[in-house]
Amino acid sequence: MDVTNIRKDFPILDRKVNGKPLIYLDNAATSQKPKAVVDALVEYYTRYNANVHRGIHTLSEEATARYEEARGKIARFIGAPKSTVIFTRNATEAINLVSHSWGMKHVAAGDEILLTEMEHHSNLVPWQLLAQAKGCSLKFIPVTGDGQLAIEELPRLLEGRTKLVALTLMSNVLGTINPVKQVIQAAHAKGIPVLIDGAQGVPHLPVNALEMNCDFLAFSSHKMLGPTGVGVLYAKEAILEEMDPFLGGGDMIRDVWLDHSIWNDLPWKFEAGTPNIADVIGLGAAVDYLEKVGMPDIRSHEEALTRYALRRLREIDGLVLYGPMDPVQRGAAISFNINGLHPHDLGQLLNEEGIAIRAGHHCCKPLMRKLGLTATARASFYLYNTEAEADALVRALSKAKEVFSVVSHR
Ligand code: 7TS
Repeated sequence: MDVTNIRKDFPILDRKVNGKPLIYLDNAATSQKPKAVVDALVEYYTRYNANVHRGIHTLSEEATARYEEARGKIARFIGAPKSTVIFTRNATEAINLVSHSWGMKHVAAGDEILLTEMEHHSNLVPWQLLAQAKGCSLKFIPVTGDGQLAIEELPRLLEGRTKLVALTLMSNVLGTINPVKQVIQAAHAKGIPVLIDGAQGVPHLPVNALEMNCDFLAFSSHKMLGPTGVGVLYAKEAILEEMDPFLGGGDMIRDVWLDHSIWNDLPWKFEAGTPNIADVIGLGAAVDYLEKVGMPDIRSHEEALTRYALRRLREIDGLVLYGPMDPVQRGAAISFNINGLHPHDLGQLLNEEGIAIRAGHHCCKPLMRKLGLTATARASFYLYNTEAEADALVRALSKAKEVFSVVSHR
């Protein structure tokens, strides 16, 4: 993988922040976009902007063809049939679609939904809403001290009235890659469907939904080089067929009377109203880009970079790392704290050096409580990041430590 050339495709990486070259290490929040994605958006708005699925004029036909072509690209990217790829606003909406359309139909009072303690709020709060509406309860696979799932608890947790298992493929805080295939096999042995939150996994790992055999898979365009405003829900066709629509309106119907309607075919049954045409086409361009570089190569690059960054970060006295220490078991989102320093202060000092990281609870408040923390600093890497940038991070952290020890001694 030629990172020097890859970097040339991302115009934003040329900019300076506070007079220093930008070092963007906030990829778990959102990734940067290659020129090809921006060009796809400009081309849509300047060449063939029109609504889809309705006009008979040339522009509308072109827009429809490109929108549906993008669906095909995304379906191929995750190894799924085209009819099972539904566009939403983001991963959050994709999970809410399932908790609403599937959950309201299949979950009853006294049933249980099995989650994990490391879920992002997006894969927790929708289930809390379902629990309130239906009187079901939530249970959780615990997280161990080294940031892994306590998988030995799974057989016990799958007992009882478990109706669904929902878990993240990769933790946005700990970086942990969860053994989802093992979870899916164990759940399926009991006839329980599994939802995978792929918001962090799909951008960084080769993922094949059919091979993984998950029942639902949710992810977001903006974390995988695509535009904001688009999410994807994949689900098995038979499950989607018997689910009711999430939102009602144009495009999701085949026929409408005053008192009832007949739903459209898949996947349009779940896409009410004018979709986010430009950004879906942009996501198609992002997937082209990821495939051109190659997901296995992206994973190898990030694994090597994680190994290097973890080793360098460990050299800093007083720096505490969270999550698995073996890069094979984790992705490139690295959470840490420096004893005596607030992560927000760290984030600000790093920003002065042109380095963008995130500090906070990362929308995982229950996990923070479990770890006995209120916040962490998090550096998250992607295909365009380099060992030199990890070195710059380590230098800036050492400098931040000095600045603060000077301040605290005054
Ligand atoms: N699931 C996981 C595991 C995530 O990391 C995120 C976003 C989401 C779901 C929600 O994605 P959205 O596109 O619907 O918002 N995670 C982060 C983060 O770690 N920092 O900012 C957003």
